[in-house]
Amino acid sequence: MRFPEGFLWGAATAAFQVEGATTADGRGRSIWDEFCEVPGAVVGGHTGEPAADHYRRFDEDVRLMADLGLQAYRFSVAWPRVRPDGGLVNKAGLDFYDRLVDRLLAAGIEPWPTLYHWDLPQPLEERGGWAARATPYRFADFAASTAEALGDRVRHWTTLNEPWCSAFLGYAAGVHAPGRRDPRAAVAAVHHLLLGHGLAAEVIRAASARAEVGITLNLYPVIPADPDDPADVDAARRVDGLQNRIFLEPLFHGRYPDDVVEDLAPYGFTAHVRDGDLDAVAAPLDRLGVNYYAEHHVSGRPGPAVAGSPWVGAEHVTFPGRGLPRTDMGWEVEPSGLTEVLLRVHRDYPPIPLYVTENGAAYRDAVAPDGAVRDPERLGYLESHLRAAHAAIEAGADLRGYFAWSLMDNFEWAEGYAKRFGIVHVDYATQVRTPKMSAMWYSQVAKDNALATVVAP
Ligand code: IFM
Repeated sequence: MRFPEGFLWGAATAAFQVEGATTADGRGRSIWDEFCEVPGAVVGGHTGEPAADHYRRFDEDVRLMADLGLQAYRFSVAWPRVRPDGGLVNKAGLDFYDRLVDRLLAAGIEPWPTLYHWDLPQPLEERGGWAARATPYRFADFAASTAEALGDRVRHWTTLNEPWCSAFLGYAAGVHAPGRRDPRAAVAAVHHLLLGHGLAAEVIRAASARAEVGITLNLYPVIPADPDDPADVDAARRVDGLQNRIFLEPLFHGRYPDDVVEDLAPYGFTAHVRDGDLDAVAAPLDRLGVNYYAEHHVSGRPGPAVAGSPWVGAEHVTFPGRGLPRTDMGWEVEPSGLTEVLLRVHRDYPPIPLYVTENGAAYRDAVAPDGAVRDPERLGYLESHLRAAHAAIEAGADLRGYFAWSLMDNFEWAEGYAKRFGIVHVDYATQVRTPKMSAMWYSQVAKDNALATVVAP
């Protein structure tokens, strides 16, 4: 099963999840440093230390990527390193990314930075966070200084990673930083994140003529549990509106979907939208990043409203599941959903190059006495999803690359270090890296640009 000529093979991480060194070289505090200190917020009371100590071990990590034959590395730039309180630039923090980019290019690996992977400087949260209209402008300042510093060598920029999580998990459900349970703030955050994307795209392009700018969304097929039950069908419409269309429609068509606007009217959604905002949001993209993990099967049959639900205005919907095998995150494994989300974008929106910017699975890995980490479940997950990605290409989607999530085990947000997504195992006590069986397999796929035969463990 061959992939198109030039298909890009990479792996991804994010700053707070791997870097550690949370006080090094003038880094400021982020909302995640703060959230980790809230009792019970993160499993095991884990924090951003030591993570995978990538800040100090990036050299070794770049060598590892080169050994695996990866062609691109998607990482994120920590805003609190570059503008610690959201204002003045901290050159020492920016220098880390300068070194990282140089090492990557020297190793023949394309840098793919993401500007916002959830680590808002805490001082900006104290001034209202993403619920405040000033934050997108501060984000554009951060984007400008980063693009000015790296734009001579970096071509592939991503503004935001999964704004759904930032807005709804962070401001409505309160299970991600900043831990707020305020649906009105969540819908304000949706618009301000999108505005921040639009403003950042503009300044990146101004800083670097060679820049190619995209955004990454976590898209889900949303399927009513019973397609003949009007309550389930309406729940699916609402969840699809909040998860997918509230981002896709303004990005591609410069407007919010009418039904979503109606559903969110009680939360003051459109009060945040000013003249010209949606033109900035809808400025043409060079590509769309799609993160895919699972599908949503939803039911709207009357049930109790869930306190701390991310589904603003649809707090009573439930997710019954379909009895499929689950990963260690409890997410059902449904590879065909990846084909479906890629084809949906292909079918419903103007033509655009697509990249799977994250896909992968957490499983409980063990280091065997011989030192090897055999992870056949993750290997199977990756293989089935690559087949699904290939099916989307065959059906016409302009899919140009795939990034495994994640390059290495890391801080899995509210789950702390308890969940392992890496294709490379990290021993957090010694910081020893061990490529898992899935990494060897993925390396071969990248080299062949085709799916290789699965070798039994
Ligand atoms: O670890 C996260 C990542 O930061 C964003 N996408 C989903 C991954 C798995 O939960």
